[in-house]
Amino acid sequence: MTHALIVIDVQNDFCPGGALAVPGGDEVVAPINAMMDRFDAVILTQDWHPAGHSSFASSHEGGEPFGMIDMPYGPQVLWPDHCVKGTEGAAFHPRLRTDGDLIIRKGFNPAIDSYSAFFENDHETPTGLEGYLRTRGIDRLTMAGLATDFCVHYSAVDAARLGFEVTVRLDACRAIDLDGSLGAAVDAMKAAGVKLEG
Ligand code: VGL
Ligand code: ZN
Repeated sequence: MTHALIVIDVQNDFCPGGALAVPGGDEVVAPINAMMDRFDAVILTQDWHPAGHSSFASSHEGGEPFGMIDMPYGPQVLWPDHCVKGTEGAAFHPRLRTDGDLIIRKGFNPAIDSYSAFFENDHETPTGLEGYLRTRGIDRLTMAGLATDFCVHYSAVDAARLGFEVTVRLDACRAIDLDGSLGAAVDAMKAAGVKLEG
């Protein structure tokens, strides 16, 4: 089996002091750096939004951060402005090893959010990651990073549905935990056949 590590969104805006700080977000850096050498391939993802992105509360009249709206593709959480492409907030955490094989960016379409590293939130527009993995013969994935209940969760469930063997290293992930979203994410990952470790 060819086994890849997928490092999800370990960016300044998701770490303490960032625009959408995940509690303890920077604590994933050391364990992720330490595990990288054990994989056949290392892929890093970056949340990468244009200014004024439709997932930002500030883009909607009366929109409140962490509120919900209905988008043509379904319900969408409204977020504080974060990971605006090219900004320091969108950069990787300064201590994260970035000497992996591929960096894949997502969320650049102004009208659709993209939690998953595989599909945008319409669940049908691909990011291209599946083709990259398959053409490299990668069939097994381990995932770690931020946030457990959003981008890690959706990436892991999509990967399992696509037929990859998926493990999430919960000890190298941290959650936002909005209205029980962490518990729901754990249940959904288990139901999809994702192995949870740590
Ligand atoms: C994420 C919310 C908005 C994540 C990205 O990386 O989990 N969460 N954008
Ligand atoms: Zn985002």
